[in-house]
Amino acid sequence: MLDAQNAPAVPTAIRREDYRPPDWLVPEIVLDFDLGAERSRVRSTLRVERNGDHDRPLVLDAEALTIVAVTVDGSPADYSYAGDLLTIQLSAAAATVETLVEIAPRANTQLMGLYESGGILCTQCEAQGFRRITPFPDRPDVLSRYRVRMTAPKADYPILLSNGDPIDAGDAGDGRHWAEWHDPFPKPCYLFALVAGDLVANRDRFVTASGRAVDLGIWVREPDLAKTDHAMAALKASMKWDEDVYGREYDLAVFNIVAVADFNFGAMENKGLNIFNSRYILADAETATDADFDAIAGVVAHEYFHNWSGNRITCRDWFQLSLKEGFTVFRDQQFSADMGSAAVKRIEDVRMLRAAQFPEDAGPLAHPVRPESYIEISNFYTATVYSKGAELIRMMHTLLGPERFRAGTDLYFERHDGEAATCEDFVRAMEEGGGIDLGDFRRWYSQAGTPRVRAQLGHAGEGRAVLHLAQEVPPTPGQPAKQPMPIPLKLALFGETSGAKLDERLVVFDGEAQEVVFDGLAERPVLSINRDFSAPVVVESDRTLAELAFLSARDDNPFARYEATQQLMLDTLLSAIAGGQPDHGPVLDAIRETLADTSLDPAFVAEAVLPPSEAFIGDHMAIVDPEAVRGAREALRVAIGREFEGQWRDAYAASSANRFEYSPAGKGRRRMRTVALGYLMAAGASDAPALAMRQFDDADNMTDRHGALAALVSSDAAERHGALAAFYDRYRDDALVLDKWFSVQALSTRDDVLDAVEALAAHPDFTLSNPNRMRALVGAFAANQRAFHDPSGRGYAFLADMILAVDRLNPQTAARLVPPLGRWRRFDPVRADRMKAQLERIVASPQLSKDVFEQVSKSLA
Ligand code: B3K
Ligand code: ZN
Repeated sequence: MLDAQNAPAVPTAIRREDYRPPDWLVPEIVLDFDLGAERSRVRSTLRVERNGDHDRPLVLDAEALTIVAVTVDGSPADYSYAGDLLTIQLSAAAATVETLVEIAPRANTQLMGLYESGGILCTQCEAQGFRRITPFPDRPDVLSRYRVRMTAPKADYPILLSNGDPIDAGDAGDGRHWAEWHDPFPKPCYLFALVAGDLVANRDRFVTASGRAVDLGIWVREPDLAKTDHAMAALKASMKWDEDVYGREYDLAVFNIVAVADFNFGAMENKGLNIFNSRYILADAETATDADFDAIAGVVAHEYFHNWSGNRITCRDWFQLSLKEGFTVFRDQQFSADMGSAAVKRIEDVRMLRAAQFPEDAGPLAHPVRPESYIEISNFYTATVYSKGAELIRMMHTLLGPERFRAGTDLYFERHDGEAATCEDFVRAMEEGGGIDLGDFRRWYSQAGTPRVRAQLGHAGEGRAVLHLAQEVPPTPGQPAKQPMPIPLKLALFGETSGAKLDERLVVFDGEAQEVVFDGLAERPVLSINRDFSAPVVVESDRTLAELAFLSARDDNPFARYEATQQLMLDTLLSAIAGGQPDHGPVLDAIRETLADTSLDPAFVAEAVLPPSEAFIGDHMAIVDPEAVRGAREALRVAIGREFEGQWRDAYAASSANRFEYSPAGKGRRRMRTVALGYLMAAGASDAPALAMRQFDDADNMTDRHGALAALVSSDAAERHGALAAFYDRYRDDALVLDKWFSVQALSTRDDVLDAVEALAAHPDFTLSNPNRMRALVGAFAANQRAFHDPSGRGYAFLADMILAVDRLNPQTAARLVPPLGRWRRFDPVRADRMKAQLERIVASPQLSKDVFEQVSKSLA
């Protein structure tokens, strides 16, 4: 027996330009698993074929495997195993290669490959986990037909699932049983999956447009079964929606989803067998907030949509990741918009983009949507690849319109079905199918950085106005100089006096500067720009507070209306921070109008009356001052709370008597209720804590209970301790709800958050091994700008300690905690030095994973 050797000491970068087709193809693979938690044996039979004219050996990726035997055409093979590669000498053009290896699922804390979660054996292969199960060319452009046989003790693992269709099953004697699954669709190994466990299913059926019946199953532990109905409804809605909107039918006779408690990210789209982080499946009114319900529907849809955008057409190499992720995020965003309030969905998506992607694009880890190089591909499942990638698809949709966009996707699906494709293939299908030239548009894939657009509207008189546009794409690591981007801007002009819409158009701004002329204007116009957030850019305009207040009340584009209010608040806060006497008047006027407009959806109003986040305000400062941001934002909240105390009371009362109902209207009422409660607390209303406590006690749903808890936890009210204790006692056995108990304390606005977080890290329910719990405490804390950036630097040391501790168990989860420290250039020299010192401490630690090494070393560069 040979053992795997350690990975090389200095990680090397993989470059997109070095792509070469695979030396060997593997059209067929047969896998035979003898499953056990301590030890599993994996026999793999590969039919391999030489690809092209060469004499190179067969090189298989193989990580942390104990190799037991290797044969070629039934005879012992000439092979070596070193540096995570199994090299096999082959003379013929085709051969049958068999490997037998052992792996240890229970010892697998990385949660990549085959691992154990709550007694369930499950897999995660994307991006490079399959090599931790069996030797294989672990790259997405090697597509194979899979046959899988699993044998396992029946008592512990009564359910055995894999990709495709179940073919046969039987008893193995000695308390074990077996099952065989066959997936007729060739797929890359990152889409392989198996699950063995004591599971029960919520079963349902979907009949496709062409009349084929599909058996659906959502598999969970027995006590969770009652929490799967929402996910099932979302799955069926997604299947129907993809037929209606994209003409895509499901293609197998079964579709299974399994929920597990320990999972590195949200979910995984394995062919016919999606595996989910349980937080994106399990929901009922008692334990899940409306945001949880929404996220579940969105992620279920996302993974389902991957069946076409990702599985039937996959990626040629990992640099093309946004081909499947950007497109699929766009598809799930469209789906959620169609299922609820499109305006609120767009607001949420843009808020997410600005919270995660804009800072990434402006920092040391900035990279293009199609990256040029990586050390560890797991670090590139980023907001840029996902969310900015989705914005690129959305811009093409805007440029083409729905019908021509659909013609483009039809061509893409038809032309590349069964292939491993590139982003370029997608753009070309859009050009040919949609009839458009996307020549310069390709820069959106290759240039990193968020374009800044300066917009000045000049009113020339005689019915004419000229919009002067200028753009700049800031330098990013490795890209000092940029070409101008083609930027689709939805514009409108409103008459300042009449409020009427004078003009509306889509302009593609594709040079460094451009003028747009508007004629025939009967009155002085006010500019509405980047409506619907038609391009992922920062707009800097010279609009006055009065003009923003006007748009906030009058714009007929709900996103633009929200945006005007946000900009108004942002400008007000920034000038207060800069030392001006805060003038809250225009903001209060805008909010007064919004609250008085009965035509507005309460869900929209609830979003529109909230000030931008502390982080977002900080992003607009040359050097972030966390205390000043907190102070100015709180002062504004107090002013809004006091000014409209009566209205908050009315809104609170109007929305409080409702029984739980998961509907857009029900969600809107609950959202408004908690926003109103927050403002009553901010106003210092003496009865507000009691109202919050009553809401906490009487709630028939988690949204209300959690909303009340969050309001109390940030306050000094006597009720806060009781609420926290009651919440803990009620939900201590429900891991997903307990995560909320950790997060709500880490996100508090109180001064003692750092102490609380350090104490919580020592709490018996805190664990480094569960990614959800880690993120609930440590991820939330790092997102609490004021607390994390405590001037003492203790927050930085705490995060660095956590990164180092988690890295030993789970490098992917550890690496995802690095970016908050990497933002040191945005802070004053004292904080920056302290942040840097922690990064230096991390990078100097022995045995660092490639994952953390890449993020930290790039953050210091
Ligand atoms: N494709 C997976 C993400 C895999 C992440 C690997 N580090 C889920 C998704 O995007 O749908
Ligand atoms: Zn995805």
